[in-house]
Amino acid sequence: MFRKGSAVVASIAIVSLAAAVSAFGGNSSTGATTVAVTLGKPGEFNITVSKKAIAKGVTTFKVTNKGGISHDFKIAGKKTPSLKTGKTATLKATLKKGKYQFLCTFPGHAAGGMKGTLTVK
Ligand SMILES: [Cu+2]
Repeated sequence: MFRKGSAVVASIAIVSLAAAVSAFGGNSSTGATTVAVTLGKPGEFNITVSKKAIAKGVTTFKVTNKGGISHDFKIAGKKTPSLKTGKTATLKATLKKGKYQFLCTFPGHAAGGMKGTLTVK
């Protein structure tokens, strides 16, 4: 004895790609900004950013660890994975106007100097 059930489940996945960036308002530039971030150079507990002030909007951080030990990079609640020497990671964040502190979250690293401020206008 067997039961035959015919349940057809149609699963439709709708992927919506928002390619168009809507107007942010105001007159300032809202284009995508890329900031190069270097960890561990010139000193092991240094973070160097290519730009200290940027326009608001979508920002891509290209993070490279040039130090001798592992580091990471955190800004605006977002964080890269732990990066070993020579490794690179990309972090994307949509930033509003304001000042953002960035840092390395390894214990003692920020206290040792791995921190700084990025200004978003
Ligand atoms: Cu670090």
